[in-house]
Amino acid sequence: MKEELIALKSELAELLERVNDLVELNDLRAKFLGKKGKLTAILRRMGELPQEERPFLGQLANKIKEEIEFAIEEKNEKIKERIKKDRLEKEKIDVTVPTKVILGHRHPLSIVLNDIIDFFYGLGYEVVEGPEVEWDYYNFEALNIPKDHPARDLQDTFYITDEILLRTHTSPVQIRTMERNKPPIKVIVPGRVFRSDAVDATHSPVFHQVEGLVIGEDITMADLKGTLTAFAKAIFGEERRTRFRPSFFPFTEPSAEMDISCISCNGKGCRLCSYTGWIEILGCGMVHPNVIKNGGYDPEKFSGFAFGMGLERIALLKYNIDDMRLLFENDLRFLSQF
Ligand code: 2NM
Repeated sequence: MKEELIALKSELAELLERVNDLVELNDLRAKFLGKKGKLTAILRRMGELPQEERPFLGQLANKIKEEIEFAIEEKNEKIKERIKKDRLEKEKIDVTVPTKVILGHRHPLSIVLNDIIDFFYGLGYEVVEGPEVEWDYYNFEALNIPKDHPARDLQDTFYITDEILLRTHTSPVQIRTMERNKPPIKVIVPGRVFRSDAVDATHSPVFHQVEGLVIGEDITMADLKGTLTAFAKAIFGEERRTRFRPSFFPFTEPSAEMDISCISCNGKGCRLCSYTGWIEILGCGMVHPNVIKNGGYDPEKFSGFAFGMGLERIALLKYNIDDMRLLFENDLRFLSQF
């Protein structure tokens, strides 16, 4: 029996040499260690041995069993290691292989917005944003827009409830900024706004505004004019001339609109400028004392200016595009020109 046990070991060693995968190895394990395996068969015959030989052979059998288990386990690890290596080899990807890269590029609205933000960053403004769904209070009330003002007309505003609406301008963010900060304030507020308009070449129910607000001590109309004149030249070219015309907004007093000399005819008069030589680009004014008060400041101590423009309008003018819808259709034949 001793010889049989030792022979079992060398038999296994020989068979293990030829095993190539885990299925074969499992078969081999069963053949040696299983219930109907060779080792079990030998052990069953222990009872036939004389009493005095049993302890020695028992010990030997256990040792052989452990050695067989160890050899099989070792082979098991080896096979798994090889399978893993094969797989890594097979799934290798060469990330340096050259390929055709299609680069994206910016939307004209993003290009213009970045240009605008760059200009105001240069003057130390911060960019702030706020919610598109607003309280009636921030969108109208706090901005000195009374209940009977035409801008509140149901035709213009998307109301969600009596008190909640889609903001019609980004000005509510300026009020929120005033509430949360102390002067001096210099912010630029880009964002999506909503008005119940039919779609045509110059209107869309969803468009973008960029508004600005400056509040401090001794801020005057001269600051407004200097800032916005420099802005217009930075965006539309140093050669542009500018002018301010009196206007009206409930949230500013006095209020004005700024024109630039026509980019198409340089002021001589053409279809683009309706033969006036001028093109309107933004609205502006000195912040109304009521609005300063609603923002939480004393209008006797602080003053400020504000302005607002339609981003689409600026982009159409800057790139000489004649229909706003082109900005929203995402036709690559159009977009790839920028
Ligand atoms: C415009 C024109 C003039 C404006 C006013 C304010 C605020 F919140 F400070 F009162 N923000 N933006 C403003 C002023 C906007 O857009 C045509």
